[in-house]
Amino acid sequence: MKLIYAIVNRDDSKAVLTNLTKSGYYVTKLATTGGFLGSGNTTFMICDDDEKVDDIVNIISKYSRKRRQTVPGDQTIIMEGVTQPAVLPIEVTVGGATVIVTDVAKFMKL
Ligand code: 2BA
Repeated sequence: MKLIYAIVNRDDSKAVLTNLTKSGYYVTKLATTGGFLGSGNTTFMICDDDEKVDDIVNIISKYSRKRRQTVPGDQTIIMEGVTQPAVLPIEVTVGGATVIVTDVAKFMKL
């Protein structure tokens, strides 16, 4: 049995969730925040049999898009011979999805 964590963009979370549940998977949705951008994303927890992992990952991948996002970046510049910090925007690619698969020692519903 495996536990899958999937971190997806908040804008894709509805499509990912709808299609996982439509395919019969049990899902827990967590409201999370990316440490780098400090903006909201969504983390799904899905616990299921080993042989289901590929299907689950395919569904997540199908409904998670890659995005370019501009964020402020700290950069040092030299103006008139003086070194000083300046904030210049940088672009990063976010997603489609960050997926972590772990082994589960025990799964219980009490
Ligand atoms: P954030 O931490 O907000 O990161 C958003 C995007 O910023 C990342 O996209 C990546 O392109 C860039 N980025 C993140 N940390 C960086 C760094 N130290 N230096 C330069 N660029 C950096 P993704 O890689 O697609 O990640 C999307 C979200 O997935 C992340 O949001 C974070 O919430 C999660 N994540 C990604 N990798 C992770 C990891 N190894 N462990 C835990 N969470 C992770």
